[in-house]
Parts: sequence; structure tokens; C-alpha cells
Amino acid sequence: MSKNSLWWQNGIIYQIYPRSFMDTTANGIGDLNGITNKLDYLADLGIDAIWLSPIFPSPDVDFGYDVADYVAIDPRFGTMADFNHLLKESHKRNIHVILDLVLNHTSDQHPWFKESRKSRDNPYHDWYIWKDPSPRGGPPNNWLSIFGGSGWEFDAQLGQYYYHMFCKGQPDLNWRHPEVREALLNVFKFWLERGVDGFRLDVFNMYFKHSELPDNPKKLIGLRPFDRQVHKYEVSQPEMYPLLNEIRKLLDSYGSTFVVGETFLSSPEHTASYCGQDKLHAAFNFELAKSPWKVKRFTRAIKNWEKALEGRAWPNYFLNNHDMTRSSSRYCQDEDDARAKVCAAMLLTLRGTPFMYYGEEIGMRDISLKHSQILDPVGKRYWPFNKGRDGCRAPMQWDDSVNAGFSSTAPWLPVHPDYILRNVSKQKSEPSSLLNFYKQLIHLRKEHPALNQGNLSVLDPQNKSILSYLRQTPGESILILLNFKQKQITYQFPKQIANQNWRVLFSEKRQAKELCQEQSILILSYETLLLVAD
Ligand code: ISL
Repeated sequence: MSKNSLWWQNGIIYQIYPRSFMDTTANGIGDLNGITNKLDYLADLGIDAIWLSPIFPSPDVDFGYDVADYVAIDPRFGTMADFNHLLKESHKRNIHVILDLVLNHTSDQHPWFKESRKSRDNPYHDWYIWKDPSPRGGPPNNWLSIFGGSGWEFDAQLGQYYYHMFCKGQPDLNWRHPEVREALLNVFKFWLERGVDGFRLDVFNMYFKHSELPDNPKKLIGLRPFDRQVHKYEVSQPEMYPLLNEIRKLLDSYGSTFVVGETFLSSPEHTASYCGQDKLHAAFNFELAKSPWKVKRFTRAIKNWEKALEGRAWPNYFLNNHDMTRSSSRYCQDEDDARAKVCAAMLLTLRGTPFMYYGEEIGMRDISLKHSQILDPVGKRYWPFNKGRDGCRAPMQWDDSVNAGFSSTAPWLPVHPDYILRNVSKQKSEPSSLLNFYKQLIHLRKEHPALNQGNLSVLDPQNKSILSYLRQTPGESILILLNFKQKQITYQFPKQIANQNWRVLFSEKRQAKELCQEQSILILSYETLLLVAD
């Protein structure tokens, strides 16, 4: 549908966790028609694509990341007709649609797995990673599940173990089996034929395990047993590269599609190695999202990512997703959104595709739950050290009506109690709200080629307050100055740009077009200041 083949570079991608976005069927769970109803809101916000967390039938052991059928819609989310409608209505508004494919593992309720565990000579048996007990008895090797305990589950009837990196209800597929490979490539085709624009690949660098299934080496330091292993043999095997090549060829044959991979347990360099012309368009590097509130750390994360990609692939940035505490909860103090604005400005002015997560634009905070309310398997297992990921998955706060306008019935997770004051409707009407701040910066990013496509030069931090970088095209230079501190501070223009005259392009705290003629400028508390070379 896209006239612009670089939509995924120029555009902004907005992640929706469907069960928490908008419920139109009064079952407390968001649905596809809910998303369709909110497309005008998303178009007005200015985003270019939506990535939907899994919408396929699932027993919800891991809330959709355990798929029981890759080519159907979970009835709680709607029907295939609802999906087609959502796709058509999105495209009408120039919004691309990206699906989340979880192809490392299925649900144990997937018909393939149900067959696979029937007998050792079942044609589907080798579709998963089955292995006899070790000669001494017990699991075949020392691999662990990141969700806790052994990575191997014993099936008494078969007398064999199957491997799972995540919950035992999420058995890992055997990508080495030619029929598995073919079946999974057909999943891509199925959705491409329906007109979707791209995919997010869940933990793609786990698809292949070492063929001999050797023990992982041990490490001395680490919080959990999982962290005290080098994950050498169950992730990042070299067979992934030719497969990515094949996936990319398939996608390219459908026009201007996009595929972004979620890299698991990976460094920026290794993540970058999966990106390029004949591989993924993009992959997620978690360094920025894991940075503490320190200019030095953000500067380092940006430089590392740019360096790792070496110009081979287009960068991307995110501060939130459905697996981590929301950036507003990590960085903001109380209800003040000053730091959330700094985050927004950084995300929307860096060189690379910005990924947003629903509710980020209104500064939604994580909900806190009692032990008995926890649903996420991670929280159930590791409470109270790790309370799991429910916190960032609460219902979208649309307005101050019952259940924040998300549903007419009790939602699957509680709404954050701050919804009366923090919601879309309220922020729409307040000119200085976070929502309007996002909108203005999204608009600026679209208007200015330097912000959109320009080069990036990160300037060395002068102090602990200001993150600064230049974005430049041959025709335009924009200097971005972000004050990470509450106190105002004087910024000296560095030598390389000191002879330049700058005009205010954007600041909430001063007049646009104001000229700066001094060698230094006073940056106000948590100010976002964009200056354009005169
Ligand atoms: O969230 C984590 C642990 O609390 C991460 O380690 C997460 O498991 C990892 O990033 C992989 O995430 C993806 O695959 C998981 C699923 O639970 C996550 O929601 C998904 O993003 C298994 O499919």
C-alpha cells in the first residue's frame, strides 16, 4: 500500500498490547475493533505504523506469547473479518500494520505439539526438541529456563524431555527440521498475502540450538542460576544468518515490508550483526532502555549503537515495551512529567526509527499489584525480587469515566488509580501536556529532513546535565540540547559550532525563531531546546 518504501525509516512505530488498548465487547479484554475505533486518535498523534503484540489463539500462559494457531485470530480479540477491517482502515490512514510472530516456540496446546508428544514415531515428534534423559538420569543437559528452573520438562509417557527456554507451556520448535522451517515460512506468507506490512520476530536469535545440545559453560557471578551460565549453545547459533537471508528475500518479494527482530541476551555488536540489506531491517538493542538517568550513560548507549551498526543498517530506539517497567515509572519523580518530556524529545530527535509503547504519550505509570493479583509467570516465579511485567500492561487511560474508558466491565488488569487525572481526553485539552509535547515533536520530525534523515553527531557531554547532538543534512543543521537536571545550566557552544548563529526551532520555554548570538546559552530546568542553524 505504501508509496514510500522507506516508511519504516521515516516513520514512528507504535506498539499496542491488544488486550489493554480498547475493549468493545465488555469482556475486560481489549480487541481488534477497539484498535480500529482508535485509529483516528493514532493518526492524529502522527504515528506511521502499529505493531500488535500477538493476536493469535493462545491459552495465555504467557499472554499471547504462547501461540496455539499462527494463522487465526484469538476469538477474544475478534475474527479474521475484524482483522481485515482493521488492516483496511489502518491503510486508509497511511498506518502500516506489523504483526508479532512468536516462532521460537509454540504453546503446548498447539496441534503440532499435541501430535509431537503422542509417540516417538509420530511424524511431528521431531518438530520439537525431544531428548532422552542423561545417562545418569535427569535432564539431558544443564540448560535453564529464563522463567526459572530447568529448561527441560519430562514427559512420563514418552520417557523423554522437551526443551523450553520460557514456560513449560512454551516448547521450543526444532528449526533444523525442514518441514518446520517450511511451515513457519508459510506463516509469513499467510499474513503477507493478507496485506500486512511487516513483522516483529520474538527472540529470533534463539531459533537454532547447537545440534549436539552440549552443556553451557558456567559463570561465577550472577543473581539467578540462569545468570550464572554462559548462554553459548542455546542462543545465537550461526545457522540464523542464512535463515534471515531467506526470510528477507521472501519479504522483499512482497514490496516495501519491514522486519524487526527482538534479540535475546545480546550485545549491541551482535544485535547489529543481524541487520542489513539481506538480513533484518532492524533489531532491538536494549542498552538505551536500560540506561539509568545519566547523560553519560545515554550518550554512551547512542554512540555504541551507531558504532555497532557501522552505517550498515538504520538504527532504531525505544524506551518502553511490554516486558519492562515504563520509562515514566523508571525516571519521573511523582506525577511530574518533566523527565518524560526529555525522554520523548530524545526518542523523537535521534537518528533512527522511534518505537513508542501505548500510553507512553500520556506518561502512563506502572500499576502496582499485590502478590495475589500477579498474572505474569515471571512475577509469580520471582516475587518479591521481580514483580513481573503486569505493571506496564495496564489498560490504556482514555478518559476519566469508569475503567478509564477502556471497558464497561472490570478489566483483566486493574486500571492505574491516577487515570482520573492522567488520561488522553484531559491531555488533549491541555496545551502543555505530555501528549501535546509528543505531537509537536512528531510533527517537527516529519517537517524537518535533518531530524528525519540527517546525520547524527553526538557532542561530548560538557557536564552532567546536558545531552547534546547535531542532526544534519546538506541543507539543514539542528542542534538538540536536553537538560536532564532540574537546575538551569549554561551551555557553551562547542568550538566546532561556535561561529554559527542559531535560532530557536522548539522549546516550551521560549519564543520560536529567537536568535542566539552569544557563545553560550542558559538552558532551563528539564528544557528541550532545538536550535536550527541560521
Ligand atoms: O521479560 C523478560 C524477563 O522478565 C525478558 O527476558 C524476555 O523474556 C525476553 O526479552 C524475551 O521476550 C519475548 O519472549 C518471551 C515473552 O514472554 C516476552 O513477552 C517477549 O517479548 C517469550 O515469548
